[in-house]
Amino acid sequence: MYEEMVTARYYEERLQEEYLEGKQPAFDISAGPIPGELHLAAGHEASAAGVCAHLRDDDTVTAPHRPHHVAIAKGVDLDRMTAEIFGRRTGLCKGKGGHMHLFDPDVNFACSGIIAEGCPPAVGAALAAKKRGTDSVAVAFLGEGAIDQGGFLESLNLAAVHDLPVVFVVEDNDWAISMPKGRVTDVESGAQRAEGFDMPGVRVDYNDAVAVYEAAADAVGRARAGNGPTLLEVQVHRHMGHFMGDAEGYRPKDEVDRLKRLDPIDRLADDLRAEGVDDETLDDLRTEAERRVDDAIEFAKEQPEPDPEEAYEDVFSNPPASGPTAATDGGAASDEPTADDMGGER
Ligand SMILES: Cc1ncc(C[n+]2csc(CCOP(=O)(O)OP(=O)(O)O)c2C)c(N)n1
Ligand SMILES: [Mg+2]
Repeated sequence: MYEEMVTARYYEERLQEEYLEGKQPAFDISAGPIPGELHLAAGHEASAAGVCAHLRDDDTVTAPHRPHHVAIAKGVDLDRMTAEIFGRRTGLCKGKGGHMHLFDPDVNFACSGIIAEGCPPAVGAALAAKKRGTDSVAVAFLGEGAIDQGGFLESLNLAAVHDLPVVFVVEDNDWAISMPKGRVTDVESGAQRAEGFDMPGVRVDYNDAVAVYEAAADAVGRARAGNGPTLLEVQVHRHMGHFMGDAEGYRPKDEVDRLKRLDPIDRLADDLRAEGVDDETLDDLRTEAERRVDDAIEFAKEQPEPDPEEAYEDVFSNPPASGPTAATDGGAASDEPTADDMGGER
């Protein structure tokens, strides 16, 4: 868990440097080696490491727009993930997804920039596991800003009524962009949402990786044993702005300094030292993590960009043909809407 957490932290420090290249002074969001938005998760690492420590490759994880720490903890290939973030052809989605739309079928990981979007697919994966008779589980990570979304609430209901092996993990950093939690919801903790669906709801306070690990052992174990879903809320801290370039005029100036004193990585290092792990071992883990990250960034920067002609490839699983009954890629006649039916829009 410590290794994953320091990997995620250093990974984002390096991304931050690369991201700013060429964007200043006017903050041109399309310039530089990483075009588009970038949401960093420094301060969130304990939640992903503590939960994913219980998962296997055949378990499914979905994450929201702030996904790197979750992807790393789930074991997503670091080289191909980085190439994706840099928009390169050898990236996980051939450079078309970017940092918010990473998809790795090898370890069943996906994320999306649409808030609460990961909940229904996680429920679907859990339903598939149940129907196939496997003991795979699914975990949907989301922010506390998503706990009033229909997609989340409907997913809780479906998971509960079908007793599905799914765990919902709410990362509560108290902010949804510039909106503090207390102004948009009346519940103290997102875990209280579980009561309305008759499933266990648990909150882990203190941004503590070991506490998350223990709570997740129960939740994942319950799902794997066929005993249904759990809603887990984890307190995390957002050390950064909502996205890179956020001036953060809305948050108290001293908040980040206060939160950094509660850093989950420092806390876990202290726990490990208390268990007898020496500083040299921790330093070695950190050095190895930094080497992996530096290699992945080096790899990504050397990769080719996609050709513009590839823009429409892999967009539809069954690309619209020229007539209503024309043969498609699959060779079968199709009644699917064509480009003409859709007003020529693709
Ligand atoms: C359905 C939907 N509505 C609005 C947005 C715009 N949006 C992007 S991030 C965000 C706030 C997310 O806050 P939270 O879920 O707490 O996650 P955090 O950024 O704090 O990790 C919003 C409203 C969106 N992406 N999708
Ligand atoms: Mg939030």
